[in-house]
Amino acid sequence: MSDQNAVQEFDEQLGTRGLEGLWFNITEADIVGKEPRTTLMPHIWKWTDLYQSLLRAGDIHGLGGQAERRVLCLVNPGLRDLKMKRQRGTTHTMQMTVQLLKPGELARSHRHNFGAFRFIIKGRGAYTVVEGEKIVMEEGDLILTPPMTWHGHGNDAETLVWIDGLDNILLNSLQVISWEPYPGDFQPIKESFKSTAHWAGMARPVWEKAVGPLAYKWGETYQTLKHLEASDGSPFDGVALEYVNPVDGGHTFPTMSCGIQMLRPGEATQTHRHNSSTVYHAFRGSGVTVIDGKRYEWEKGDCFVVPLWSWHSHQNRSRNEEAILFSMNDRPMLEALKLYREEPGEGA
Ligand code: 1HN
Repeated sequence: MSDQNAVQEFDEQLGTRGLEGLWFNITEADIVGKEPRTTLMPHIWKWTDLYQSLLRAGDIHGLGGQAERRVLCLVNPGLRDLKMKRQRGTTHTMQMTVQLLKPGELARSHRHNFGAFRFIIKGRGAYTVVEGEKIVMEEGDLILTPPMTWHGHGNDAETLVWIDGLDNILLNSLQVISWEPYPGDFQPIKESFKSTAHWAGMARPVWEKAVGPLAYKWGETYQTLKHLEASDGSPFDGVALEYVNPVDGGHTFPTMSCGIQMLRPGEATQTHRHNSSTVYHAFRGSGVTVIDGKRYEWEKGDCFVVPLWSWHSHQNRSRNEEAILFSMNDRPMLEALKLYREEPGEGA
């Protein structure tokens, strides 16, 4: 028997014993390298495609018992070929989706151990019910559904479109994900429900263990951005804010964070990279984000993903109008594990 055959026979035997050899150079064996490796790809989803597809879904798919939600998942092209739908996230940890709710519709209640948020991008007058509290949804608002809180959505006004963000892809890969329907379809709104203002803002009642919803109203967010307009801002992100969780002063969620940033007219940021990934939504204005040397031009409504460890910088293309990007990232998860890393680019 030649050596080659002996090696092959040995490998097969190891396989039957649930073993595999590691006597090669481990980098050649495609296990590790000096730099982080990712299968994620940069990608942009254009608003016209998103909106047209959502309207079509609205024509074709009703709610009322037929569908849990009318949601389109933004699937990263680098994850598209994964076998299970629950792995095909926008990144390997997070899912961004767009959701449409028509007047008169109810999206039934459920709860899960993954965290979720809604960022309202079009329309007004719908509401979400979290733990019996009715939270009004208006453009630019960010509403958090903390893990294990019951939530359903209702609409008695205009067709509404919002963005959902979830850390379900991470919880799935940790194999701890759980989900359950509300017994009885739609959780009733409490008779004593509090005004949306109760759940917004930093000053909180000391006698409440606040694990209900959290709402960040657009008016306040925008006012803070404008207040900081003349400041230096971040060299990499312009006037960038994180939505701080007022309950503990920490990140928006333990695993993921939401941000809003203003690129002032003509502003161009410096290049950097980090091992967290970010999914953006262009809320106002237009610009270009350069990711690993390739230009991604965005306009209002577009969504795009910057994969971990890719060099990136942003630019507002307008000389007179501000551009505003909403985003989600998985930096809190990496920080919690003491794995977060970032590097400035050349010249930064
Ligand atoms: C979900 O529960 C909602 O509650 C939206 O509106 C999007 C995407 C994946 C898994 C669960 C919602 C979701 C989701």
